[in-house]
Amino acid sequence: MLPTRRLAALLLALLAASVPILAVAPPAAAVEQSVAIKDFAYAPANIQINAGDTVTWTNLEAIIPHDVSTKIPGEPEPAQPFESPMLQPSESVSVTFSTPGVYQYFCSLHPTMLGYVTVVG
Ligand SMILES: [Cu+2]
Repeated sequence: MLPTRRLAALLLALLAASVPILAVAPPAAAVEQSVAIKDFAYAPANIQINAGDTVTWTNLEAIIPHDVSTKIPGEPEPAQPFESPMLQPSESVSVTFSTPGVYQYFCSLHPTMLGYVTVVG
């Protein structure tokens, strides 16, 4: 005869095996990605994210301010335009992208600084 505890464990195992497992995949967790602004460049300059993810830009220069803006003269506005305040050294700005598309952005003070965020649905 089985000891009571072993019997209980066996019954629990049988019960667990007979219960259908309802595995529901959780939605993909939103991710935060970082882009450094350093040496007059965005690094990485190209990132790909999923809709719902957030990108945080941080100015890592010693003394140079920069911003992050999709309002590029002569370029069409993306689905979700944005324009950060001027970021002083060590300041950050975060944007959560809900709309898929390719977002080209630049620094309005240094228009040769370009970056791209590709948002996939
Ligand atoms: Cu700049």
